[in-house]
Amino acid sequence: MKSSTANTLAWDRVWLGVNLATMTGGPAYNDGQDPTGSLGELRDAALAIKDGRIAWVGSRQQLASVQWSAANVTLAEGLWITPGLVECHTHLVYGGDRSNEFAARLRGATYEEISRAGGGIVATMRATRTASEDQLFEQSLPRALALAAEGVTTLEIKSGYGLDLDNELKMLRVARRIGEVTGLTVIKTFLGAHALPPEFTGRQEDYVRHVCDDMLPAAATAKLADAVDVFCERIAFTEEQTRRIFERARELGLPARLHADQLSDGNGGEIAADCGALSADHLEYASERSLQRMAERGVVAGLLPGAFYYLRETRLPPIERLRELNVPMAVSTDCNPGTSPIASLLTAMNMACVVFRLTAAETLRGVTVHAARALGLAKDRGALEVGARADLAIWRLRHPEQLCAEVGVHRPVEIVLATKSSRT
Ligand code: DI6
Ligand code: FE
Repeated sequence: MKSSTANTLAWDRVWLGVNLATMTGGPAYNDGQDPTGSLGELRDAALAIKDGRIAWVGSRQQLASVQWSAANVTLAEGLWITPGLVECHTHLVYGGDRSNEFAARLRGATYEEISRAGGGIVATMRATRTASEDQLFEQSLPRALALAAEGVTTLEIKSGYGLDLDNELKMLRVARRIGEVTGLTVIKTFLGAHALPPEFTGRQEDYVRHVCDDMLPAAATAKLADAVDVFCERIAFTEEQTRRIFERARELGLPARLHADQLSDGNGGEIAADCGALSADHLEYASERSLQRMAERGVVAGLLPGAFYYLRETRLPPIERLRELNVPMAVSTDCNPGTSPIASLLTAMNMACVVFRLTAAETLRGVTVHAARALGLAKDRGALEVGARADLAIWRLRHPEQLCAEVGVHRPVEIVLATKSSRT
């Protein structure tokens, strides 16, 4: 440590000799030619943080010409720092479980058949409504903690199992509380238009009106929604209804994101683009026109290999076209009780590679810089750069691609949250 002078940079903490996956620079998307370079790797580097922000990033050699001091210095040779992982699509607040449906699907029932028979989302709605707010919190927290233990520092959580005003707000308050208790940044997405609640059977238009006129404004007024999502699908809500809900969201100043083209081509990518949505997620059945419109408008493609896997889907999302069109691809668990009961982003990353054939670099960018963009947060997270939030995951690895290649092996040796630091 150099002596303290007026020109000395005073940091809270610095890591020396560490390897960084900065996720900055390099070819952004189709990086098959150089699957390692696009992580923005910096070896034998240094990274400093101050007041919850990254204050300095560079090679150790460059640091030699800097006057600095730090309250805490870590010699970190052989360790890797990645941005704290960003999980951009979950439904992890819910009551009960649907293992019975898992069993029914193993016997041959389809997701749509189960939904139409009153199972699926509506089954979880019942369990979620029945749970008190405390019970819902206690049931949901372990899933958030499981993600956090893997290095997730920013987490999106959707409502959508309350399907009435009180219970949707209850879910969003639980999501907020999860953020408060864990120190994770929790982005709360209102998904009132997830399924039609039974009390509105035969009155879908009335429910959409209720969503637009009552639920959405209430969530916005209570500051319980950071964004609005819709399940646009033949078993859920139509294109026209989706557009109406997004128009209301726009009036309330809330960004849109969409469950698009998961089970059929519902023009989802195009709707997302027209409505200026941050992301369109799933996309297995997206049309060429949808992909082109997403590319034009910079909509992130949210890839959810867990749902593909559990549903034994056979139609892959159009990964090669997304690459060609330079559409940024995010990767997420879709953690939910039905189609993707997976509270492990590292597992979803492996699936993105094995099942969707993403490269490890694409996948790692998909859970950092592109996932941050899918949440509208690219400005200050998802990459290791000066000014970004000091949300970091520190790993003992030969190379970060191991995080995609090896399942069940890796946990961060330390997770740094801008708000607090915890050694694991
Ligand atoms: N698509 C999904 O994969 C989940 N929601 C959605 O709109 C499924 C949610 C569930 O089955 O509980
Ligand atoms: Fe989902």
